[in-house]
Amino acid sequence: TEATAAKRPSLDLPRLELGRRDFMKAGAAVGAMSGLAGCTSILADEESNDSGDAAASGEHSVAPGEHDEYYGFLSGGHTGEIRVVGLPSMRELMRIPVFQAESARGFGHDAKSSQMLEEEGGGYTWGDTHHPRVSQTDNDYDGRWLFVNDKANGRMARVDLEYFETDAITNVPNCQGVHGACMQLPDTQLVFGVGEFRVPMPNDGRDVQSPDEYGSVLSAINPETMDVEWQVEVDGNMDNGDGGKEGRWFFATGYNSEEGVTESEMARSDRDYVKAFDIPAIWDAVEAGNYEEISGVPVVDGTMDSSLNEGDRPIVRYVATPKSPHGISVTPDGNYAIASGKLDPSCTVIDIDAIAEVDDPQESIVGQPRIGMGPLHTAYDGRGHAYTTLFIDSQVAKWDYEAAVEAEAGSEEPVIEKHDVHYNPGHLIASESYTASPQGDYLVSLNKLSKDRFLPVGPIHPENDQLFHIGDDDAGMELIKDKPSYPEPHDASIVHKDKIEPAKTWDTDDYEIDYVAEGEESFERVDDSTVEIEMWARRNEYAFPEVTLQEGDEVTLRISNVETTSDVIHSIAIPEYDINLALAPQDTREVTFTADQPGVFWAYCAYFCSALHLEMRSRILVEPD
Ligand code: CUK
Ligand code: CUA
Repeated sequence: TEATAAKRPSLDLPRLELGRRDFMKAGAAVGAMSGLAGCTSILADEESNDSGDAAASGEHSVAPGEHDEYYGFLSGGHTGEIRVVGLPSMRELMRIPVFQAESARGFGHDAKSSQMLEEEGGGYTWGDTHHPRVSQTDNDYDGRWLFVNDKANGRMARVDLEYFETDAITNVPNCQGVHGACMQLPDTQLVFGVGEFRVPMPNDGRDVQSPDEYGSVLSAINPETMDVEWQVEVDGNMDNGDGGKEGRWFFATGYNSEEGVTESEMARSDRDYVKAFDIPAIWDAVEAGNYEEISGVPVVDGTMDSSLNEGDRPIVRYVATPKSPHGISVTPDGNYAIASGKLDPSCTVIDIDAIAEVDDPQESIVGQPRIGMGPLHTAYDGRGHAYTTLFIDSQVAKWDYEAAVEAEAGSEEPVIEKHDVHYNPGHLIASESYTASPQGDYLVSLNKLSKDRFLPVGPIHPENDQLFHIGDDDAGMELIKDKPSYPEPHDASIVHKDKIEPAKTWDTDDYEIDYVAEGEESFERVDDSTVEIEMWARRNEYAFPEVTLQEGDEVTLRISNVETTSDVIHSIAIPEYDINLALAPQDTREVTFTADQPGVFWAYCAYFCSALHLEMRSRILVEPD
């Protein structure tokens, strides 16, 4: 436990002083434009078949050559990737492979990324990304990292937002499926992976026929090292999660408190729980040695009957809600955690400060408005409004969460407006909704079905991500844009462009292997069957126009792109050996392969880089044994 104690971040718990956001930030500025929006939307209506919004309204469009105001980071679901779009244009800017090999980025082809996928990542060929969350400092985006879960194989990945590239994958033990992903705030002290499917721990063949012995864990991951610091076992399944703004509490929804193994068993009880994890109390338990080490990780018992949940500082408080709450998100002011009912038409508003004070966790529930059918996820505009997707009603509901605290449970009065979406939304996200000061101007509803909104493309349809302007409370929610989406984004984070600082070229100090400058190229036969090649690429040649190998040679190739000009990208594709290394300016990549196929293979550059791109090649001669 000494090691863990040393790693524990210092944490004092300041009372949050989060004032109401500055209205000038979005409200007033956008309000000034709303007259114009009103006119254009009337004109647009006559042309379009949609539901009376600013579909063609000029001020939310981004002209050719102009930049967007926001980055949107969307998960790619079972493509295993992250997509980057610009808002409000909704133009797709980049894809970031995370849990899958991808040849345009050379991901899974060079030594570092293939090791990450095959070793640290466990060797799976795909993943299921749901919840991309960008790191924060002082409850605001710091643009350093993006973390995303793998629901399929129980992993967490980190994307470096300087290079827009996945730089770490952790295969989380003792769980199948990391679903919710988010962090301890205000400063990203920990990243949390919310375990979903219940399995034996460790899942090594024991207890196969004893579902009572299966467990589900919350995993706390160190954002720097990506090591799992500890896990907490709980009763029932977990689902989504979010962190309080001041660092003490972490919340996870869950279903299957029945601990059943079939759908009917899981839906028997009419209530489930939001679990509130007391993070400092869990660290205390770990440091006191109150855990069982399973698969090399300290696992703390946070089940209801655990002795750690007795006394006046339980490590996990179980707040009962109507059955199967799904999304949970903390309000920007840090006052409430709001869980969406899914199978119940209500949202449950939990007073975060009250959790530490009440004897019965139920007393921390301070509001339970009726929002509509199938509430799944809730986002915020920073003006006291919550926006909740209604899966069954196929709507987004805008409501006032303080009014919900005032109102009787079950009241619909806090609901201000409902807007149809096309069709059936899962998540939604507002600009900077996960921070203490959302921008309050845009909202994207991630709709699972597009039905008749686009040209048909066969029996599998695209999904439909719909952009709304929400900056003018008098005008209400305005639908601006439909964007077809390749299956299937679950969640997103929207970050102002000023908070991300992408690199223009690689800084060679940031790369772990040595750069090969012009004049430093070398071909070395280390022994009978081992060859090391160091070479460079530039317009329109490689350091070696030809390379002669012997059949059976084990070849390590390191190659640098010596260009210093932004956006001059090369690659080296080696047919027959299944290799394609992408090389941004000043980047260096390495690959090892066995030259087991004799013949002539033209290595070539796959990125169109100049008029002589087709001539950029090297002849690989593999002489037969
Ligand atoms: S989610 Cu992962 S099942 Cu509502 Cu965040 Cu889509
Ligand atoms: Cu270098 Cu094409």
